[in-house]
Amino acid sequence: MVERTLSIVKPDAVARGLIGEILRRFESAGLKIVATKLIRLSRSRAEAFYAVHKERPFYASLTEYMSSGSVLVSVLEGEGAIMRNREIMGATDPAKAAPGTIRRDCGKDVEKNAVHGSDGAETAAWEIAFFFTPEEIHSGRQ
Ligand code: IDP
Ligand code: MG
Repeated sequence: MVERTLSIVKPDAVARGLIGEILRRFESAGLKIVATKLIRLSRSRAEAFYAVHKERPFYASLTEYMSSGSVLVSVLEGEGAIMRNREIMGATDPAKAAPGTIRRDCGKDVEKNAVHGSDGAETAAWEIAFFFTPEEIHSGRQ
């Protein structure tokens, strides 16, 4: 099934000039970039995006970090895009991520792990709508 998923290149990766490297990996894996923009999240917007993690001990640190610099938010489209993107990203902790994954190669630690990716169909729909209007998404299929 052709799906859409939300990707974020996090502040640590943007700051280290890794946008091109990361987008290349998506495209090489057959994921199409159908929307993208560089933005800066306010602290309150980062808190809203990660509201599901409100009770976790790392919530304050995570939302401070995610609002500390520019991020590249993108919509990726393709066959099984949600799980495909999770595979390319690798495990949450770069030290535990498989060789060749983005987090293993580009992440710094379990928090500054270079990329975010939606974890399921419902989350993907919510996260895409959090950042993009339908008019901003261009699959070339309309
Ligand atoms: P995911 O990004 O692989 O889906 P989640 O468990 O949803 O992982 O956590 C969201 C984000 O919170 C992670 O990508 C990472 O930036 C941060 N995070 C997760 N676990 C920890 C932790 O144990 N310490 C610090 N930050 C964490
Ligand atoms: Mg998650």
